[in-house]
Amino acid sequence: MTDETGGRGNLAPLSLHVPEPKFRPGDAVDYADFDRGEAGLMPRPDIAAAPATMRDLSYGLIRVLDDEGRATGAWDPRLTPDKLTAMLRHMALTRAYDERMYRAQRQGKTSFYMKCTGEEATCIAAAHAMDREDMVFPSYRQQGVLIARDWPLVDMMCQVYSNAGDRLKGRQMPIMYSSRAAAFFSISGNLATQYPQAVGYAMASAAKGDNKIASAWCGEGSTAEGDFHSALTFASVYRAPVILNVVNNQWAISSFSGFAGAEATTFAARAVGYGIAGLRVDGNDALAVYAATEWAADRARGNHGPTLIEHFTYRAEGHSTSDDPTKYRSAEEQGTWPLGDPIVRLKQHLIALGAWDDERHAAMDREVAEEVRAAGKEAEKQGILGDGMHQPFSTMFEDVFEEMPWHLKEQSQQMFDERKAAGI
Ligand SMILES: Cc1ncc(C[n+]2csc(CCOP(=O)(O)OP(=O)(O)O)c2C)c(N)n1
Ligand SMILES: [Mg+2]
Repeated sequence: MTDETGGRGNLAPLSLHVPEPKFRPGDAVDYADFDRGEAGLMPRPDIAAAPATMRDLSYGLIRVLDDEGRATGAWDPRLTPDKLTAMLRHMALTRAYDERMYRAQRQGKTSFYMKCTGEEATCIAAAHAMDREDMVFPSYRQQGVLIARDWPLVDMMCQVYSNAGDRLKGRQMPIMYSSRAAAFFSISGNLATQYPQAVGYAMASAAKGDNKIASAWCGEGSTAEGDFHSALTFASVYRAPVILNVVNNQWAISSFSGFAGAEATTFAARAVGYGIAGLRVDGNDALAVYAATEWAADRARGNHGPTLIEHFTYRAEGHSTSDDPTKYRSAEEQGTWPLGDPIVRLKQHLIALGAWDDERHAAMDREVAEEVRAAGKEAEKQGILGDGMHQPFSTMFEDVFEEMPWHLKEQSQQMFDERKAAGI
């Protein structure tokens, strides 16, 4: 009932809920109320299961590796030691590559870099579970897919340096790779644009009667974009053969996941509203990621529709080289995060199997560091930031139209005239 002033005097005034992260810089971190569930307990439905029968999988956490490094439960993908060591090596190589390129940025050799430290299992185990020809629509944190597809590090580094060897001719920001040969779609800085693109590709693949599926990648923050939701609608309606990955690393630059909805529900539960299959996996458990991706790929290839996979992980380092996480989150989070480190966990599993030991691990670390160092030297011969060994300015306006239209010719000429007038 409204009162004589037209208001509802007996009600408290409206208030807005503004999410606040649990821990800020300097806070002691305690994950006691974090329920990671037991490894090996989640059921593994048939790949043709109706989404409505498997909703629990969107709210729990699929985990295969237990605290002793043993693989347990229905989701154990039963991989050979050779396959496991190949994944471990790709993860170690990605970490070593990230380390070197991060330092290269600090040394002024490039303007920008982004690491995926702590999240290596998500993209690398997923790439191992897909066919090499399956099309990947990545965000900027899936360099591990290229590495898992054995794409040359020198080519990646030349892109980061925007140098004479950069196939993309310096037209993309550093780390925004693109490789048709590796079925790795051009990275876009505009968050979530790759979601409708991946769904569209998958729909086209199905319409043509092809057998290639697609995988889309975005962070949990990006699920707040409209593109994410329209892509899910199309994927659901047409049962597109696509795997929709959300890497929930809990941070979107300095915004915690609560701002994208994490306080209210899980990101995998977005699938429930669209009537598609949703799986929530321990993203630091390479076996769980592999098993979930394999399940989703088989489901897509069998015409049973799309799957949304939330990879629950933690962004162990800053958002990018332009970020300083000590300003907004507790430094204790990383070391105490209950799902641990993906490389350490896979190493522990291989040791528990009797297929690995500390000596072999140390030797592998030395080898990948040397591989990255050698690639770095090779790439730097073709130029680094500021040494002039970049693509000629004349190429800046090319490759958009088959015939350059008059307005681009005019702009291009203007650029040359202005550079000449400025004496450069
Ligand atoms: C449409 C759009 N809005 C904002 C940005 C700026 N931006 C770049 S990365 C980022 C955070 C994204 O976080 P998340 O999706 O969680 O991915 P993560 O960086 O954690 O991998 C933001 C806001 C952008 N690039 N595009
Ligand atoms: Mg994030």
